[in-house]
Amino acid sequence: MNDNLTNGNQIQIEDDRTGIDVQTLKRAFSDNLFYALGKFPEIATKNDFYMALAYTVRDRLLRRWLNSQETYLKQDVKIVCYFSAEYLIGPQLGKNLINLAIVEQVRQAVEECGLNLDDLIEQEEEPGLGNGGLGRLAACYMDSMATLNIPAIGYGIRYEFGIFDQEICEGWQVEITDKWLRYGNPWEIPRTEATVEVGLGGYTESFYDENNRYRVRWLPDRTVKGVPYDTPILGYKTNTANTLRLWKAEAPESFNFQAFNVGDYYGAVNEKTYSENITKVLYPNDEPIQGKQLRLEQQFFFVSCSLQDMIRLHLATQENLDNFGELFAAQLNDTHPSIGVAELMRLLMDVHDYEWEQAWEITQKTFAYTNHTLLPEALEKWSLGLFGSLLPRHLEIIYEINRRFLHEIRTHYPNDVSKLSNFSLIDETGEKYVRMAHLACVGSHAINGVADLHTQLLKQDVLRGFYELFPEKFTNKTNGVTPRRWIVLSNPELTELITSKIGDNWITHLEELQQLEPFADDPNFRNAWRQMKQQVKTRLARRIEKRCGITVDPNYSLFDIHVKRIHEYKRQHLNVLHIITLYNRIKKNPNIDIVPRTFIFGGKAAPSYFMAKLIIKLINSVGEVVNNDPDVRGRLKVVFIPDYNVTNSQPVYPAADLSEQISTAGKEASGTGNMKFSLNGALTIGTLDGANVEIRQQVGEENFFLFGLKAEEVSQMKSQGYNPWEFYSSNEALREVIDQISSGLFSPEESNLFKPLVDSLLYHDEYMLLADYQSYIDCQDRVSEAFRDWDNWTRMSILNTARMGIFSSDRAIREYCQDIWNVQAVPVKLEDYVQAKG
Ligand code: KOT
Repeated sequence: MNDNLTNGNQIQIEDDRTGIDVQTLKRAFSDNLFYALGKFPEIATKNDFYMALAYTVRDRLLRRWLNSQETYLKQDVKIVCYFSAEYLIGPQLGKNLINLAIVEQVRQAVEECGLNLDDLIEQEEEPGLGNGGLGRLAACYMDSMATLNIPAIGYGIRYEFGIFDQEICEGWQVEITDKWLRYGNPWEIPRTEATVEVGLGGYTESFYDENNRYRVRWLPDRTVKGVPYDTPILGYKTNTANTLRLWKAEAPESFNFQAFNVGDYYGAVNEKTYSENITKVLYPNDEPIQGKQLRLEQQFFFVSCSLQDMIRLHLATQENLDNFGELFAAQLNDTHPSIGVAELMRLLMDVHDYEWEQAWEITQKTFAYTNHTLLPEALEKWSLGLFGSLLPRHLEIIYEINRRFLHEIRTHYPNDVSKLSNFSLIDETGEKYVRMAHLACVGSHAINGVADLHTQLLKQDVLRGFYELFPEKFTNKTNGVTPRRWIVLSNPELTELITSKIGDNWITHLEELQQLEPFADDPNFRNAWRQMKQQVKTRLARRIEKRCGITVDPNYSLFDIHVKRIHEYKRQHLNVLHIITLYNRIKKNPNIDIVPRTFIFGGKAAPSYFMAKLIIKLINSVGEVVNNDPDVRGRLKVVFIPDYNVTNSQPVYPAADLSEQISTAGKEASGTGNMKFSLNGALTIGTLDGANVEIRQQVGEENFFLFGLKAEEVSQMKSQGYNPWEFYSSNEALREVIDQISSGLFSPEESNLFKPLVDSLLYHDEYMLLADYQSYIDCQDRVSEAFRDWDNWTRMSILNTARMGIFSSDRAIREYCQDIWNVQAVPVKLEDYVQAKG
């Protein structure tokens, strides 16, 4: 070892290489360009520069990362293991610069090299390892745990292809494969030494061990290797850097020899491809995928890898697994990882010799379950045939869990046999299925919903029986978002304005935004606020011009924004009905005094979701007509921003005047986009759904535009036999709009194009658009009137930001720590030196 790097038997790991002054940063940047990328500046591409900068930043967080892991290992601390099939962590460079507090030095360093920091930040391709809200929530929670010094590991899947890239061709969504790894990923480090093996298929056999105990073993017919790839998740201005550990499936080396020996080269390669398929691609659905074997393989694969990893970590310092549940809190992000309940039981009993009772106690103590949906079709279930052939041992364990559980049910409800089939982990009403939510409920010590209303509806409806049986397990944990990404990084203008008045402590104590309230009445501050909004709207307008070729007016036009996955329950098409209504008003009276609006949409549709794709086409078709009609005179503009993802969303939230949160009441579990908008000073037009209810409570009724049926009114109207046709026939404006869509006004080349959409509204209208139409239009009219009074609008905007503090993911994580995980913060000391090995 180089003497300069040693100090006695200790290695100095931070030296002048990782200093954060401009000169050292510059030197490190050019060193990385040369030594890591093999380029001179003269021939380097923008991506080379981005990579060199990313390595430079990574070098500066490695010491914190290693120190954090070392601290956890040495101190027997309780660690949160977040189990999620999805993570949408977004681009890492900008976030890490902020968290390391080195933005300005780095900006200067790259500028002195003739480069622009924002350009390099934009170069990063984000890991799109999730579909939407659920995956993004996992990322916000990882950020908050690191910031709050909570020891945590995020376990998940390293999909080779994440969520597809979306292009819009002639108004239609086209899906393009997401090759996010194509230019390399500077943030991850493979840890091949921690590789584990996972079995699949095969059969089980029972035997008596040397102590004459009855035992079962699983003889899988194939195995797959799980290789962990680690990404550091650094907290904001703290030394804690937690790990996001994502598993990649690889074929075991041993397996193809046999096939080789018999000359079956293609068979061997095939089998290799088959194993590696497991982590090949993210399922692009925002709702569950029923019956796809590969999906179940993905779930089991990452959960088994993760539990084995936790057991290995545990046994590195503990004699046995007795206190596993005292040192790990495993949170199930919906039911996707809920097979973990059976897998931990198997590992404890079949591999580590525990008896059922103790294994069960450990398992229940370890797991907690978060539910993220009320849509009945979204409850995961697996057919027994598929389940049993892939996981025969787990099916046996689930049967035994069920047998014991139903025994309890019988004691609890002695005279009610219907309870047995209602509670059973096996759905036997038709084809037989394993009900994953039931498995998650019995195997966990805590169950939570993600907003007040959602938790209430879970208790009353979806998980009613479980609530009656174990009320003490249920809690609400309203979602939150991280202010570091969703304000500091996305909205530097707002960050500066807030900080100029109340200092910067709000970045980690978001409730301090309250201190802005008095400024809502200060004309100078209101002016500054309005100017700031104008500035960020102009920023978005430029992007829209560049990306979509549509000119929009950031100065006088109300930016009315609707971005999220495209789904009928989220009702992007209700928004379209409003646009057409305004268009008709203009056509009837071209000189009408109307508040100019820019309608901005963004979001992906699941590739197989026909109606969602038709909604995208409808938005673009209406845009074609409205944007190009001379009568409109630019007063209405419709824009669809393609490829909505974390990167593209960042400039969107800050620029909104109005946030559309218009799902049918009782359908959206929480929403988190609603929080990002309001935090950035947008007013919300929304139903009493998900977290909208709590947002309205916080910001005040007078600063929120409410419309629509309430959840109970929705179910009431449904049970009384809802007839959308009545609304259609009795409302002239609505009828006109619907008839225009039917008649092909927006699809002259194919007049029947939108027939499926119109028919679904007229004859079924599952999501009650027609019932809510008039209330929505009236509310939008109130929005327009309010926008005419800029001064008061600005006041409301300031109050929205000032009162949104509780929607920080820091608050949510504190609640999880206290009420579910029983985990404490563990500060990490920055050690200059670590013990040398050997
Ligand atoms: C997907 C499949 C099965 C079960 C649930 C989902 C799911 C739910 N995916 N995303 N969600 C969203 O999760 C967010 C975070 O809690 C919520 O804010 C949002 O309302 C859910 O739709």
